Amino acid sequence: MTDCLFCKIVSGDVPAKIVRESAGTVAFRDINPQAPTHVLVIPRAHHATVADLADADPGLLAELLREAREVAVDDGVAEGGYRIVFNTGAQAGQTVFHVHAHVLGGRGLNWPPG
Ligand code: IU
Repeated sequence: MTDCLFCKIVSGDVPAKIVRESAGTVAFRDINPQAPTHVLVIPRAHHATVADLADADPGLLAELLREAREVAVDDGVAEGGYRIVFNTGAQAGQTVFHVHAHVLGGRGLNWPPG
């Protein structure tokens, strides 16, 4: 999608601090980190929400989740614990409608989230 910010990160038209890439995904540091580790993992292909991705390409969703785990391992937060969040829809706080997994770790995380 030409007007999608995250598609532009995938294409290299918008810069990002990329930490991992796989055949189907790109992972980059969130511009406004909410924890010492805050990385977004996105599919290269445009899907608006995780629900859409689950329907369209469950194999790609599985790849994205494996990459999220590897981000946590690479950042040294896997053993301590980390959170994978998919905000889905505006009321849940989704602001960018290109599906992204937030990988958060490196500090204690409260439950329930706000
Ligand atoms: P959300 O779940 O859609 O609210 O998450 C969008 C995230 O994208 C949010 O954490 C932003 O800080 C982040 N982000 C970014 O990393 N780079 C950008 O250029 C923009 C948003 I716009």
